[in-house]
Amino acid sequence: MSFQIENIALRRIRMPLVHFFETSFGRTYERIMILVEVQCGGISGWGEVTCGENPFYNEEWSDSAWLILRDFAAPRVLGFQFDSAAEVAARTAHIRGHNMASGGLEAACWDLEARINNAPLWKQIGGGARKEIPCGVSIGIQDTVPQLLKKIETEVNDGYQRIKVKIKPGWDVDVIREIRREFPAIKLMADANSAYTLRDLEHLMRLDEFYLMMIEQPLAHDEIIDHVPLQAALQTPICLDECIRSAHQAEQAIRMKACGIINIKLGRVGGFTEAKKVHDVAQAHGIPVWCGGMLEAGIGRAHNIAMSTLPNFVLPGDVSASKRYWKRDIIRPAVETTPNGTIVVGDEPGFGYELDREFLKQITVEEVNLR
Ligand code: OSB
Ligand code: MG
Repeated sequence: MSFQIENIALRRIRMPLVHFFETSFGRTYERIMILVEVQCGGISGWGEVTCGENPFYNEEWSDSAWLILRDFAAPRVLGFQFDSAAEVAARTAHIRGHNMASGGLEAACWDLEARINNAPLWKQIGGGARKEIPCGVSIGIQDTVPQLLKKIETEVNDGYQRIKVKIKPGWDVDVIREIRREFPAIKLMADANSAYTLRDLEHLMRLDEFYLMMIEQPLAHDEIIDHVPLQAALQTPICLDECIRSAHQAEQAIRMKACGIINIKLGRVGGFTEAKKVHDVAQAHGIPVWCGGMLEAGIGRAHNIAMSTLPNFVLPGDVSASKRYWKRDIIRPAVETTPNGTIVVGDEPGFGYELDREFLKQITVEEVNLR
């Protein structure tokens, strides 16, 4: 059904994490997030911008996303007649980069379209291959190895199907060895967030001994090519995250044999339309994908759940229970997992949860209405 966006509201919210999250690029205690609400005929669609508070994961951060949305992306979408949400990404494609900013708006339009059709978002995007999605967790760098082992034990006991740990130079081979000593049988993987270069090739080869499911983004955030010789030297599959921003890049990386697995993040590729294309190109080449996380609040989390019902999302993603991140989430009910480490996909329209508007009001630090 066609729709015209009459109003776009941007909200900046602040939410402290229940536990800090540390990667090779730094530690996060509190998230600052931008929510996008698009309106048509009294119906609202919601999106969440998944960038960080600083330009350390990629070049985007909350302030850049706010300006891109307000000054460039929203004006291209406001008042335009769309035949479907699949057309939204093309309207902002002339904006170079800033995929997470544009992607938050694009995802909101998919949610709106789903709600107009009274359909669940997973159905609107063409998903529905599974009714429960397999869940893993991403565990940050801790102050000590015993603290990390304790965290892993808690998550394994909660039923999560695979454990991802963050690594960086000085916190890698020896740490993984200790994890493997305690947990020889778990599905384990490591995410370097671009912390190494090809000079570390022999060092990274030492990780092969620990039969990891994959090593995620070992080399630079904008590097595909150097992953080719690294993958050739490793037995462990490389999974690309940061450097895959489009289906074209996914196709190139697969063709070059730079990776064996791809992490798809809705924001990083600019929304559902491109995410589906990345999914399709990987599937066509027999490359499995899984859904990455960006410490999302409830809206982004719900969108990730919908995306994870596309058929080639066969590996457990970084989509886990709200309570691992937040004392109180912005949606109701909070996202919960089953004892088997899955999230049950609902049949409610749109992203499938209620917004906790009362809480949203409390944590909103800035708001602008564009029409
Ligand atoms: O590389 O996957 C990543 C968090 C922030 C930035 C980058 C990454 C991550 C995670 C956490 O690994 C995933 C999550 O639990 O949301
Ligand atoms: Mg990653």
